[in-house]
Amino acid sequence: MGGKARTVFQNLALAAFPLLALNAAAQAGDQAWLQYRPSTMPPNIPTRVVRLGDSQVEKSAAAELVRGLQGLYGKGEEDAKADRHSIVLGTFAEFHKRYAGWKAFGGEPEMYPEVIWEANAPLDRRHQPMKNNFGRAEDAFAIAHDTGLGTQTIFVEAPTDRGVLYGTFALLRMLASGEKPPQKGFRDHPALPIRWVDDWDNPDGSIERGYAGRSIFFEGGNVRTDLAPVGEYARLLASVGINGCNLNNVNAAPHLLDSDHLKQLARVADAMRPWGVRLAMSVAIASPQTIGGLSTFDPLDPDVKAWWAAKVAEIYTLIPDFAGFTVKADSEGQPGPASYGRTPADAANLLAAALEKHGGVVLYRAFVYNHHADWNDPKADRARAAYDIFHPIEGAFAPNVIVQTKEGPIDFQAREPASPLFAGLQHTSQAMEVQITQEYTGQQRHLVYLAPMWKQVLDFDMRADVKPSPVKEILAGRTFHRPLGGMVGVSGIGRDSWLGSPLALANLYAFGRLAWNPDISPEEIAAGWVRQTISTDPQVVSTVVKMLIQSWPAYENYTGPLGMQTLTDITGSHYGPNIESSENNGWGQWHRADHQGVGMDRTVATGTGYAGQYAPEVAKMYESLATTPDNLLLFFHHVPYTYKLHTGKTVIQYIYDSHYEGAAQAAQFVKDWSTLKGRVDDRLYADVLARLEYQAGHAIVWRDAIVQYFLRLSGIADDQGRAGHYPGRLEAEDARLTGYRVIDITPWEDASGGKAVSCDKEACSAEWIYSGPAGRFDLAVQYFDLQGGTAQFTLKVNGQQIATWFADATLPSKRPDGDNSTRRIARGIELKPGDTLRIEGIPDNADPAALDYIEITGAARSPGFAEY
Ligand code: GCV
Repeated sequence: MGGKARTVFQNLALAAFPLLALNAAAQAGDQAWLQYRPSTMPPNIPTRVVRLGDSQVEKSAAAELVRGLQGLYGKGEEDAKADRHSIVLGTFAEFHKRYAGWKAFGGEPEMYPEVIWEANAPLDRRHQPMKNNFGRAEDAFAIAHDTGLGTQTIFVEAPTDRGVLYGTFALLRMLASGEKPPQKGFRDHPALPIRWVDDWDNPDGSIERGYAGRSIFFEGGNVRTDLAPVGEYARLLASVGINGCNLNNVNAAPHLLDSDHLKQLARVADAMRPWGVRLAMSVAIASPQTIGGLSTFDPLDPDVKAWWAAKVAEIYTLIPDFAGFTVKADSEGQPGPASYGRTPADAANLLAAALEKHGGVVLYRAFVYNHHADWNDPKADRARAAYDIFHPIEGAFAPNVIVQTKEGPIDFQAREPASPLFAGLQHTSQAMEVQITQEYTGQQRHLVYLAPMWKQVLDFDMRADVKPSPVKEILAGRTFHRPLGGMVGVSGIGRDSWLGSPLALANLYAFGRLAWNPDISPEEIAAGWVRQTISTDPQVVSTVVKMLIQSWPAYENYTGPLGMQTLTDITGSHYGPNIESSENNGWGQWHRADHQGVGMDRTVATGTGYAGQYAPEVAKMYESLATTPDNLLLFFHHVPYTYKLHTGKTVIQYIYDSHYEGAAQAAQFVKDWSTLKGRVDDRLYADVLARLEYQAGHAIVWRDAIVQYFLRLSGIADDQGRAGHYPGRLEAEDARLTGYRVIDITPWEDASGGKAVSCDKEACSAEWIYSGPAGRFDLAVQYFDLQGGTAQFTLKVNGQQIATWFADATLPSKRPDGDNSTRRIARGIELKPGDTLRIEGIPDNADPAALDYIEITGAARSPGFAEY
């Protein structure tokens, strides 16, 4: 806070800011959805818990159930002796042992076809778990009301203790959502065997693309002493069925493989094991050379093979249930097999061979591309890379290799088509990688519920072999009969209330639920999350679900519609608007906007040929302008701004309209949330409100940047007359300035009119004379909240202080631009013609109290302001 005393806001209507982490207490699952708030007990719910087994996982299940029952209904206890009127948890084998003549589901024969349960058969004829222990059957469960023991006895039964845990959480989920478990019982199993989170944590405690503080795993080069949050994280993961956690950055620090660090990692595995979450780690393929002292890391070299075999054996002595490795190679500067002319399959199989006998798997990332592509080459296309590299070696991967492919062909943009590789690997198990951490989708400062985006890709029919083949079926191994497969979510969990923002946690929850069952609708997932996390009050549920569901379309609208991708700062923060940063460089996130038109031609006929990587029916759809959906038009085609969409609207008008619509949607979120005052926890209310107000302001920054950029580039006016016209806006560069000097903002579109003012004196001011009509108005102050200092701003009308605040938010970028352009609104201010409006700025260290404009909204939307 720059050591300054804080001045109390004089205008209480000003939004509370910055975005504070509310939870000073120890980090726990209760701060997410495992809250078990007091609730009315449905009839016939027993509160005694009987645990039939003694494994750590079953102990966790029983303890969680007791905790849940106590929280929900004020009573719950473990009672080993009880039978009737209790909830009995156990594996099939344990049920058999305890109850003579016991039959799973009361002997009901019907089973899921994929799940080979022979629970009612003699023990020696029962299904043996897969060697790698990743399977759907292993994680299945059933919840039965046992009539033999009395109607108030509930059995949670499963082939393994992990299944018991998942069944327990499913039961609790129902109870905490205010639902009664169906009297006839129910059973469930995961669709996808691999349900992992990837944490991109670095040994120094930082997190790549993390927006929630520092690592829960590491600090100062080592695993942290306090691993309590790791246990709580595993609890959260288990509650939605996640069974693996890859704890370190895929840009892997090789020294994590040294003996000392492996011992430390064993502590992390110990912390997660009680929750059935297996530890995995990212490894650098060059490790045999960088830390092993070998002269090579050639995957076909016998010494390299021996090195990995020994290293893996060492890992398994410390972590017997180690899940496996994740590999990023030949990508963004990471070394890989290409250095030796070897393929990804050579590298993956090298590790797979070492892991196989221990039951481990390799998740080899298909995110392999050249980030020095030639922008001047119309055929160059980063989107092609994964398919071009992996499809030709299809079938060459060992059975315990899973190729991990990002959902789209570029990199977690606001919208992308499903990666064509999903249909391009028919003999290899596949996992889809998605981002829970909102790198390109607002970095948790913007509300963006990602389940609808993921669901759309999961449901997308790849039409492989001219047959129905939705991505979710491919991942489940059903389409191509693969034993493994799944979903991996890049999590970004940190020490700041898990994901920093309370509503962002819906994404972690939704990821787990979709990985378990990709058929659940995003709405249903959202509703369950709200009921468990915020309230079961129907008004709260419907309001928050509506906001969540509208949030991705809103974000897409004001950042990158029509498949242009997120038009953000590609070479830097990946946060605020910076349209040209994607162009003219080797990173390949191009949209090729020029004076005439916009979009990447990825057709086979005239473009990069990317569309041809899809199966014929899909390729045909994307090849043609007529059949490409509007929301991906500019991903596949370069068209003039005057090109008409299927709706009849021109591309340029859609760009204008969608940005205004998106910003209006973001403003509506504030209003929607405001209706919940008094219906949700007060602190949560204030925290979320501040975040949504910030988002609404930043959506305007996005809107104006993109709209004014395309207005200038295309020279085509907005038929609604909004683009480039900002009545009520008083530019700082037009004010009477004392101390402030006018600066150019880079990129120009990030400031209104491309200019702002910056203070390099002790204090500066900007003054305008108001000449609009008299009345009450909202005054929005648009300023730049830079890192490296805490500038102070004061708003005065006729010398009277209206508000004063510190620019102390943590936003990217050290110079004034769209990353840190921030809006603060003073509401209901009385103005009359001739009033003096004044902003005083006091810089602090590297923050020069830069100012873009003030905007007067309300009745004064007509022009007529006198400016100095
Ligand atoms: C871990 C994007 C991100 C990088 C990330 C990379 C990847 O490029 O910006 O931070 O690196 O994807 O997925 O490997």
